[in-house]
Amino acid sequence: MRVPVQVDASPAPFTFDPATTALVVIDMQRDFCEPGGFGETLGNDVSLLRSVIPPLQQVLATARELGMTVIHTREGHVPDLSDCPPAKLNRGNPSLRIGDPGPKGRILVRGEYGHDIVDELAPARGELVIDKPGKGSFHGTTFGAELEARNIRSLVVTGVTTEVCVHTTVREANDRGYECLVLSDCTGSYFPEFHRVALEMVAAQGGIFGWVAPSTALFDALV
Ligand code: C5J
Repeated sequence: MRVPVQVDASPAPFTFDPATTALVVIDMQRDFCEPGGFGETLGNDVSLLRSVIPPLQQVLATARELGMTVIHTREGHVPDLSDCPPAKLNRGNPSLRIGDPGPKGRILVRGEYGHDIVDELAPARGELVIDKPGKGSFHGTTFGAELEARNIRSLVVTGVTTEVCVHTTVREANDRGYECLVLSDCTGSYFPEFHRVALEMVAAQGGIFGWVAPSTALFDALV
């Protein structure tokens, strides 16, 4: 592997040093990816997110082999919901609201089975897990401080959903000066059209929010 690594990406090659790059795995939780969780209460077909898991498993394995920083995030709230603004709690007409008991525990509440990461992508010992109350990874968390403490400059961003928590995190990171590569097949949405357009939005206008590439381009760059 030659450093810096150069990935064939859109709109231009993405160059990074694994020593100063974090793999960020956003919200690959049962609450979003499996039946009986938050995603399903909102009327979504959660099976649409399953295709993200196999390529993301490969990317995780590669990042671990390279000794890269790996950070997982989980969206959710403390049990008394004091960190859940009424605007989020009361919005829409879900079949179950945040905090209600569901088949996988209380919906989107920390410590519940449904809130945790799917077995296939379980964090390894020593990997950071950031619990966040919002869609972005910086708001109300230590994510920014953890990146700074590790001298991270670039992020390889994966997870769900592309147009919500992935996009919000990439926008927040871009404003803070991080260079973000979004892996197209390692992100997913309940709305395939939103996924496609969200990725286009990242790379448009010369990469206004960052870069986009499939995981195969990352693997090709690492040989
Ligand atoms: C959503 C997320 N979609 N993790 N959360 O509400 O994208």
